[in-house]
Amino acid sequence: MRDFSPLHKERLNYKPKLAGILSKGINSVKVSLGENTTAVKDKEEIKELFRDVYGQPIVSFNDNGETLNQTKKNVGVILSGGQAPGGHNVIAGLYDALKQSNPANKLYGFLGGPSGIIEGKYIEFDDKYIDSYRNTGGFDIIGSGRTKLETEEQFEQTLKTCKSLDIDAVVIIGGDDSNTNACMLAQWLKAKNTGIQVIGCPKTIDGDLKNSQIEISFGFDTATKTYSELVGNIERDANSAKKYWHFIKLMGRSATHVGLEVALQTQPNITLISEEVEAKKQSLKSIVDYITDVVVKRSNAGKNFGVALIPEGLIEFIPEMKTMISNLNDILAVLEKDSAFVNASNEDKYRTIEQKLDSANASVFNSLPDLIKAQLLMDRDPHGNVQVSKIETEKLLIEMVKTNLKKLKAEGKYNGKFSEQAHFFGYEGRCAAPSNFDADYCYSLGYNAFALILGGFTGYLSCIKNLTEPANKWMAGGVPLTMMMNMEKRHGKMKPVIQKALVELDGPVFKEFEANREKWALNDCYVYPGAIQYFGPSEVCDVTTITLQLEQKKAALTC
Ligand code: FBP
Repeated sequence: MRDFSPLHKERLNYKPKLAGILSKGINSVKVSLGENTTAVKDKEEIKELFRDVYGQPIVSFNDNGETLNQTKKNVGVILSGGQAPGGHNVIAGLYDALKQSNPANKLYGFLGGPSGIIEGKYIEFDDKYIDSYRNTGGFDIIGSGRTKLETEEQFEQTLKTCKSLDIDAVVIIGGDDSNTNACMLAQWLKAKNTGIQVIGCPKTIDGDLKNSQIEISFGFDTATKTYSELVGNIERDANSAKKYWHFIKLMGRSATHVGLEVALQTQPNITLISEEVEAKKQSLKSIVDYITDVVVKRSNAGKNFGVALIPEGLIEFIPEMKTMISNLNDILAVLEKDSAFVNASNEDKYRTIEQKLDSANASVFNSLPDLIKAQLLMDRDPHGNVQVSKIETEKLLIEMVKTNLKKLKAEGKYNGKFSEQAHFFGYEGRCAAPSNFDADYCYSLGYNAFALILGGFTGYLSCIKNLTEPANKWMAGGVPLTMMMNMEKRHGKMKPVIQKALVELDGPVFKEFEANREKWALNDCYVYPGAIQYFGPSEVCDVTTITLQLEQKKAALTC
């Protein structure tokens, strides 16, 4: 018997709110189809690669249209990629819809991510098991993994597992890379006329799986609220002790949605936005000069303390670094197959790399401290991404700011004290107990995924919209996965992938930040959001991110 905290016990009893039409029960859901769709970019290549699932129409569920056929359906579910708060509720929503439709339906959970379906490792869910995970954080209900489903052999194994369990549909809960897997699997299964459907669910704390149809990925709400609580606490500590500069790296991979949301919630002195760095072609030196300038100005005002937020993926957006990393990725794609290189010492590896890099890139690589060089050489993840969570950009910036300050001191231009603390917030937020918003949204996403299965759809992403309204006004439906795809270079080759949504510099969220950052830099405008509230008035407990509110306000004005 597991031990549960008092909050955990209370959360198990929370009844998540279902989106509009879904709240009437799975038997009341009716379906209508919109226009056919095209890929967001590289249409011809995507059409060719996904011939059987390309261009399908957008699906809406409402109370008029065609009735869903309540046929018997067994389903398998996979949690894929990094953890995000609410994953357990997606499974609970899927399970409840499936059992309401027909108690004989079965839901299987594949263990440890996509490898679970390949290796046939699974559990069958029942009421007792599901009930002990409702509204809880984490992915421990079945575990997760980052295996990339892409080879013929993996697809054959997947089909074998599905056939052995009489599975009609697979639900993949994941981010952009995992839903790319979902689309590849949907295409393969359809081309083989297996009749097995694949539905994705938009997960990631990074917030970069969003587009004209998907308003937010689940987990972003809870994770950013958790980081905001922590950053607010640090701001209060900084403002109390008045002796430290805190450099806080925030998870979020390439995009700075997490950093921007946390900045709007907590109003720190400095927030770097990777997308702006790239657009303005800011060099590493100019970024360090900007930070140094704020440190000096604050020090001149008697404030030798402050808080700076650093996006996890910053290093990949600094133009000279980006060019160097792209060159490095191509070189590593070859070298990682060379056992002499793999077994060489770090010093020998750096020498080999420097010889192989173009000369400008070699000097950028050479200018980095060994710690960062070693972190840049670490294995890419199975999808070919640099593991930015392992690159200590916050420490790199601290060292470079210190060097600047030393120089300024020697020149008599700075007379302050700089004492630093480095932090990295990422894993602290990924498994937090889902906020009411994420608990409701995730439950709806899972429930809705089963409606898509009953509708006979495949190659779709479960979609719930209108999310700044109360849940009874949320709209349910599905978006074809091919609509979000384009071609990108991974492991040195062009591959189809779901396009990541980066921060839009002309969008309302960045504009709000831009209008305030100067004021926040020099004054102490810190906001302390405190812990996530699960019980109490709806305007405190159910409200979602500032990002989504600003985006929807802008969308409403544009309409
Ligand atoms: P997903 O894209 O799979 O949702 O993962 C997001 C993330 O949390 C990133 O923010 C972070 O860079 C990465 O996972 C860390 O990966 P790992 O869990 O393998 O350390």
